[in-house]
Amino acid sequence: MESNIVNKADGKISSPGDERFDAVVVGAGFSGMYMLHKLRKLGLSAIVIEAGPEVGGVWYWNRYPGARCDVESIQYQYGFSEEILREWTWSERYPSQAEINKYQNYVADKLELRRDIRFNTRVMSAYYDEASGRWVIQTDRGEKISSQFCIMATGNLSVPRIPDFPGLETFEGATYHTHDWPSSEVNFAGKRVAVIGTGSSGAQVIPEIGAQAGQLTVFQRTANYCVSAFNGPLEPGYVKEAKAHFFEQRKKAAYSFGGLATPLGTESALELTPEEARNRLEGRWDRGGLELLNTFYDLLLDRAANDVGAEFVKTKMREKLGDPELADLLIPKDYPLGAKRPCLDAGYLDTFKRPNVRLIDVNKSPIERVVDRGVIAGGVLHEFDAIVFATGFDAMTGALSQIDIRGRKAISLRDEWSAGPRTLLGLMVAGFPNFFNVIGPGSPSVLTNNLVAIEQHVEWIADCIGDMKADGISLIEARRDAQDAWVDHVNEVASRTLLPAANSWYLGANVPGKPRVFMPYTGGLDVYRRKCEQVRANGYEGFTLTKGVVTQSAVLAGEG
Ligand code: NA7
Repeated sequence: MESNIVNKADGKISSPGDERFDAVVVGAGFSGMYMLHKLRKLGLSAIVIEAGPEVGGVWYWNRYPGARCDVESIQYQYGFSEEILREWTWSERYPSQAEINKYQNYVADKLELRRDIRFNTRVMSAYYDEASGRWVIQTDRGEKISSQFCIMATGNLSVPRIPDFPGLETFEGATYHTHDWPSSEVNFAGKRVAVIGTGSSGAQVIPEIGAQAGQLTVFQRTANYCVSAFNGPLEPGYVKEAKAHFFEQRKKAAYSFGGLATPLGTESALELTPEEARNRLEGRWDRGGLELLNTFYDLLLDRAANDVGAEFVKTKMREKLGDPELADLLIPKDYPLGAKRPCLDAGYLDTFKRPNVRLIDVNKSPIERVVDRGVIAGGVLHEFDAIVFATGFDAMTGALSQIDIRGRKAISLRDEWSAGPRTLLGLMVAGFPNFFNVIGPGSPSVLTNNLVAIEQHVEWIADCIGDMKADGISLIEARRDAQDAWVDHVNEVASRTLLPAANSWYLGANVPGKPRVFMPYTGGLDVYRRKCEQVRANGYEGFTLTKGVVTQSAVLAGEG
């Protein structure tokens, strides 16, 4: 929907907002919830606009059977409140979607967030009005809200993608996307079910459906590295210890490469004997989880070092699968370990040993079209009662590109980012004053424990707004030269890693026509955090600050 207010090229808005706030936050997931809390602490009037009916963001929508976080619950929680830490106790090592969403609801109750969240409301446009120096935000309910700050907390994995298979609309059975799962139970008993996609969501939903369906057919485009999970209930003694040491561990995580308390290894895979390297990997494997990727500091820097880790995981997968034909299909062949996010194997590989489950490699048998009774792949009709799309997201930029966002001179963010996202520190975009983005492209975001990255961003934004208030500054804006330098740096650092070597959603490769740019910052959360601290300490170096009441003529005259 296009907005009915006009942001003209002279930057004047034809119809100012009906309601006024200091800040509008878009999205009530982990980012938006904490942002609201921090804005209130600053004494600002703030409102959160949320499309869903409840808090949670991705953890509200991603409620398919088996949905679970691949970061340990002890680390995947807020770290800003002793009270919340004390009162909440996780039940499993890796938290399920249901438990995470319960936690989010508990936090929303505790901090009384809901009274400032407008649910079931979607932001359609956000226009910057140069005359007033304010944003005008319009929703699908016809609200027009004026605010000094506009903060996007819209998440990186919030716009699900269903590939454009010809004939999809003719399918007579049920269709589901893992990200948009019905809240009532879906019964697959006795049904013929297709799952398309074998990323993290596919790897979690496949065991659940395989155990229930009459027949499950999995369509795989890229095989996934699978590492051990060792999920299980948390012992009370362990929880007590973890809580007692939480803040010291969190500090380590905050200044670590990936936002995790276990640091990145300091050894090169290539300096060790094969036996030593294997022992190190075995140690991490036995603990379970994605920290296996942290075994050697050069695992994502050097292909030969990566091969050591990749061969280790492949051997583990081969042993588990037994059957060489299955192993040939399910073991990745052509991309480095970690260049796509590996899945934690909790019954995924074993599912393919079930007699009611079969695997189709779409590289050999491409999906040609969907018909009323099923899917035609490699010239063969496969009949289904239901198709589950575990086909991922228009990641990182999808949510922002759905909103008509216009900055100075009515420039559209979609146009600014047509060749890939451009930001200063992932936090702001030149030409879009007082417009912040939480854990978006250009920041470490999805390459880290997101909760730690979210807290770092929310706290930086809150500190920035607090500093502005204290110094009588009304506008902050990224300088274009500083933004260009940051984008060059992000690209340069990414090119020194193996991360761009796979067709991943980090690169936009899963969306036909999307520019191929490695979107997250690969330099590490520790380096990035220090850079953000330094920028603040140096009076927001790289940003332009404008003092006093903003008027169009003052801005155009470069005052401030
Ligand atoms: P992902 O990781 O993007 O996985 C999507 C899967 O769907 C992946 O296997 C894709 O293959 C597959 N896919 C996408 N389009 C097609 C088509 N057209 N045909 C066949 N297969 C297709 O999304 P998830 O929801 O699993 O996980 C997202 C993140 O959530 C994950 O990284 C964790 O951080 C948590 P491809 O690999 O593109 O060849």
